[in-house]
Amino acid sequence: PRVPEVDRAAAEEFLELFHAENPQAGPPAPRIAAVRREIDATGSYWHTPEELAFGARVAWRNNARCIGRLYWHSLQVRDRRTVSDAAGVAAECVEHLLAADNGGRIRPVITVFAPDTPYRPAPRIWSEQLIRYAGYERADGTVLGDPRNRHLTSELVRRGWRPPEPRGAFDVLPLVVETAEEGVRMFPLPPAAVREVELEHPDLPWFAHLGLRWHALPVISNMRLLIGGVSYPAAPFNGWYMGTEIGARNLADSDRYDLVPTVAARMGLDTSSEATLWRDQALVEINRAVLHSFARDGVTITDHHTESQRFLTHLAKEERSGRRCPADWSWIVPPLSGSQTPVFHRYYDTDDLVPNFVSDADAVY
Ligand code: HEM
Ligand code: NRG
Repeated sequence: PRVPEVDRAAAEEFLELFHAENPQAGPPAPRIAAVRREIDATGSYWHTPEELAFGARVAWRNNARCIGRLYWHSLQVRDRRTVSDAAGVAAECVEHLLAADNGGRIRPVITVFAPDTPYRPAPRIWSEQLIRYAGYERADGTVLGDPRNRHLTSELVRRGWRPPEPRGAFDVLPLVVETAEEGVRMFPLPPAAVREVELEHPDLPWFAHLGLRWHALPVISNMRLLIGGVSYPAAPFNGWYMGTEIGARNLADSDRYDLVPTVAARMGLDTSSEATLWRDQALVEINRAVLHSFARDGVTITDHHTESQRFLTHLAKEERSGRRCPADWSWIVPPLSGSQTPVFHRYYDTDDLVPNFVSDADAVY
């Protein structure tokens, strides 16, 4: 499908914002006039490197679902807009993983690939994150690995991906890149670019024998970065994990790794009645194991109490800067001990601001 022309009002609004927050760039009028002419001629326009970096940082600042926004200004922006072939995108994603990993002292990084333009659609990364674990559906409907990725996994197997032998619960899927010229291509990630943390518990020795692990970097790769009317569908970004994402959701949800009943049984908890709160007890221990194991390996991670406090610090700073800070309560409140964190006990602005990251799956047309 043909990509539409850039929305001029969106472009102007962004350039006004850029010049207002970056006074050293001078008045906006000359730049707005130049961008108008560029859109007249080409249907789109090319952000300056400074506009791109600012736009990516503000997209993070504006994302109402993210609790980690205190450090929005420190986002490292890798400008790779001239990369649009599949192998080039895959190679730069590997470089992204290495730059972000930084020996375990994780840095927030975004890599921006070629934008959609009226004469050329952008490359697309199929995988929802650069690092995802395969989910192999068995004949009886149960899944080995991460059930969230079972459709992607079966589609990749259909397209010729060969899973490792024997198959495991934590097999890293290849990176999938689609371009108009080349179609869909798969690229295995080099193991050296995929740091993982083996999980153990600080005082339950048997926990290590469950053979659990998780990857250090959450790199969302299927959200569209919108800046000033320009759309960047391939712009993978990462910060570091909040422990509950892994311990209270990925490993615990009944439609993910579903480990709560297993851990409760190994703990010897009374599971004969919900009222013993065995689920809650087991969930806490899984989360302690995650935080303990990342810390043991020197891999950056945050707990939900610390991060909730930081988020309120961020809100106060934004307020002092005279800016709105939209937040979505249902995403900000952690999925463990919500009421023990300060973010639970208040309301938030809910306006949609741009620049932002949007998910095509969430888009309402
Ligand atoms: C969502 C934490 C950095 C953009 C989230 C969520 C958490 C989180 C806990 C909710 C995820 C969920 O419930 O599945 C953090 C922490 C960071 C960080 C601790 C550490 C620096 C970043 C960065 C960006 C970003 C660098 C972009 C540049 C987003 C977006 C979402 C999100 C767009 C919503 C994802 C969606 O709609 O599925 N973040 N984040 N975050 N974060 Fe952050
Ligand atoms: N819950 C997802 C990751 C979502 C984004 N979380 C971050 N983002 N921390 C999961 O894989 O568990 N980030 O950019 O740091």
